[in-house]
Amino acid sequence: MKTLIQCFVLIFSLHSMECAFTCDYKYSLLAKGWFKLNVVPETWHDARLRCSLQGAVLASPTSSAMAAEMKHTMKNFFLQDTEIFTGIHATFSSGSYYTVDGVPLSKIPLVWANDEPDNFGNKERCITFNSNGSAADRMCEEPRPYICFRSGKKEVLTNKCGTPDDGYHYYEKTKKCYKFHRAPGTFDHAHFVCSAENGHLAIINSEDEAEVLRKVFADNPAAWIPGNFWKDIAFIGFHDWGSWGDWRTIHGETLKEAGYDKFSGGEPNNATTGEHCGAIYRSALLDDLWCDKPAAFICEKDPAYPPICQPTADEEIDIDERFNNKVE
Ligand SMILES: *[C@@H]1O[C@H](CO)[C@@H](O)[C@H](O)[C@H]1NC(C)=O
Ligand SMILES: *[C@@H]1O[C@H](CO)[C@@H](O)[C@H](O)[C@H]1NC(C)=O
Ligand SMILES: [Ca+2]
Ligand SMILES: [Ca+2]
Ligand SMILES: [Ca+2]
Repeated sequence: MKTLIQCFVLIFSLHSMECAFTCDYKYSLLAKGWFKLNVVPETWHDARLRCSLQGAVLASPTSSAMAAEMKHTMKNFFLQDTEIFTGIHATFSSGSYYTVDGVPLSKIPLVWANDEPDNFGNKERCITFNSNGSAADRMCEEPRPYICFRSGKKEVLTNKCGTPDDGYHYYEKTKKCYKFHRAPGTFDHAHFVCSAENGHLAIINSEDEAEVLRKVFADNPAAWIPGNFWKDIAFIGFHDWGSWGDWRTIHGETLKEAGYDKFSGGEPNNATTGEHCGAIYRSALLDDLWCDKPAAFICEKDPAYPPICQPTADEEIDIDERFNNKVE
């Protein structure tokens, strides 16, 4: 079920407005889309992934409107002498630059900084952009801030889970949303993905929640999960900080404090090389698992986080229904 969340737009200028989608993104009429500056520097690959997991792309100055909005966004955050990553990259093959959504370099009106691009040391495969509007090629591995961009109208279809991502399903029993990720990842990767989706690795706080996770797991039979890995185990949000046996949720509580500490028979067993990360079997009973061995994982999301910017009453017909479903 989709609810149309309309925007409440305060037009002070082309650049300044408040709107829906999620409140951490700002709408630009000029560039016809949603912008979010990520100030914490990340590698190009992580930047691309984080934007993608939010239903956006790593922003590129593909038009004068995009370039203007990107410069404006940086200046708003006082990023004056910083180069941010764009979505323009040659990570598939050297020298073949495209945006993450396939626009070739030849169609992008870039202004290069002095002596750029130089593919220094034959190691530069990602394009940066500064608040002066100049571009340069840089190493993809060197972390930088970046902007995520979601193209489209001000009205964004979000589901009951407060996201356009239909992988999240709402469960009345816990008043939370869950997404089962079939593509396997290490514990680190799983934590990254859930966080980027504005959730967290699932934390079991009650028998009821264990029952919900059994259902979530049952909706993903092993036969439907592609790949050559163990399908009857999924990472959730607990670990021991590398000190075996002191199990804590990723939010710092002991399992008992969190409300559920039932390990499966014979677990935790610290198998072979040592197991420091948390998982569940299909039974929703707990297991300790190798952090670096890719497994499926389950994210949990509060339907009210991050907030959807609140439209005015006369602009929004379905808003009552939506807010009635929120967690107190
Ligand atoms: C931006 O332009 C100004 C003036 O031309 C220059 O002094 C400054 O170094 C430039 N900043 C960057 C990050 O290129
Ligand atoms: C867990 O396993 C690792 C690797 O075999 C071992 O070094 C460590 O001492 C074990 N810890 C405990 C508490 O059993
Ligand atoms: Ca360079
Ligand atoms: Ca929970
Ligand atoms: Ca184990």
